[in-house]
Amino acid sequence: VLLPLNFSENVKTTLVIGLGVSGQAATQLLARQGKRTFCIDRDPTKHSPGHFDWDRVEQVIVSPGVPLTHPVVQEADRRGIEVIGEIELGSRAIHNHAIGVTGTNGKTTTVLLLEHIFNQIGYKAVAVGNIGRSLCSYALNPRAEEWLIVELSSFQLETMHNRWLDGALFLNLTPDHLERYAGLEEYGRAKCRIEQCLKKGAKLWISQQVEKLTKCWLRNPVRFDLESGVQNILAVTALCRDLGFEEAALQRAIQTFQKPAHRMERVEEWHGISFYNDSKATNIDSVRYAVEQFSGPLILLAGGIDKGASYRPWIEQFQGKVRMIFAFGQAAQKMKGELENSIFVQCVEGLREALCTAMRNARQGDTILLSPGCSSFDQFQNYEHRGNEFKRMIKEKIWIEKKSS
Ligand code: UMA
Repeated sequence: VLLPLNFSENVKTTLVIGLGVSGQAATQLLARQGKRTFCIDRDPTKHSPGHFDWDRVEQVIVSPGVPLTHPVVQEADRRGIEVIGEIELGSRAIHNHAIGVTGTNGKTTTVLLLEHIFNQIGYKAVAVGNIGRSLCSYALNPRAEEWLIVELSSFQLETMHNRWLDGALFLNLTPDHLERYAGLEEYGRAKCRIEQCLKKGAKLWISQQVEKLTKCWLRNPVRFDLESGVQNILAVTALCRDLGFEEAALQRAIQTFQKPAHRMERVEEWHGISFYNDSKATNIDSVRYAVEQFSGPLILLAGGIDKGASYRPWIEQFQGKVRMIFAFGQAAQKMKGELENSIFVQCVEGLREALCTAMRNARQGDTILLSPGCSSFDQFQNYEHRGNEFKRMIKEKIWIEKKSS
């Protein structure tokens, strides 16, 4: 059959903004669905060649790292064109059971713990979302019997509407991403959108801390920490009990869970000095949590890309524990400016210099802790890269010291 000459010109286009992990997966899924896409990226090597015609745009898929103030998103809004995120797109293409997990800290560990429990108990489960495996890439080859445990960032929740979650956890809420949000309220409200993504009758489990801060923004949440204990275990236990998991099997599964790397990971001990990698700590409150786990004395290595919140809460939280801070990367000067009246802070170029200076200053009984409190993208690909480099540098430094002694 011969198609009319102008056929292809009438084909609608989906704009994909940001061609990273999410954008690439979204583009693949759209191609599978027979859709034509045009990719917009500030990196010219990822941007599609040529131009697009607004009159043919039927939908915009925005990557989580792209703020909704992006001019293309604003123009789409003005024209009444639907703007959704990669998770929303993926969720419309699958029929799996799914559990959503959000919060400022502890999301990844909780998602992995849930994945482990489900698999141990006999359900098949897969961790997806902000954890690194995009939902659209899963949606290319879904298996109906698998439960999805979906880590959801506030960025992803901003563009989600579909009611597809069979349950959700909202662990905690402390200042983060203030480079994107006007304040804690705007950030918190983005996270609260998780409630609108629940299927009818499904529950949102929240902590007391979240309850206090989000009272009028949530409709019908349920508290998970009515007893005391470790927060993510309480959250996961409440959800699993509600799903009808047998208590003994649940407790057995929790006990066999292995904590993932880069979270309070013990790396080495050398001449009475301990080294810990907590590269996953990318905001100020996760550093507080890390410091709380030690009785001191600590030498803290912190820095990277500043995310807008003040470091001043550390002054009280670090008292009597943190002897000195070696601050690196873009955030170093701000950290020093805010803390130096109370804590010794020295700015250094990068992580290597921070480690070397810390080792020169360390005494027996000290712990050298990398808990950066910032994003890693100024000097590393991501937090895993930063943590792996840190571990490699420690081994290398100790090897050199051993050789020369
Ligand atoms: N880009 C633009 N304009 C912008 C911003 C970005 O063109 O204004 C382009 C970049 O040039 C790049 C692409 O967009 O080509 C990157 O897109 P992205 O920043 O949305 O990142 P992805 O690679 O798609 O990864 C995203 C999440 N990243 C962010 O939310 C920043 C990943 O979470 C997630 O694993 C992945 O989708 C799969 O779901 C990372 C993260 O840092 C781990 N998340 C934040 C956090 O945990 O604190 C929210």
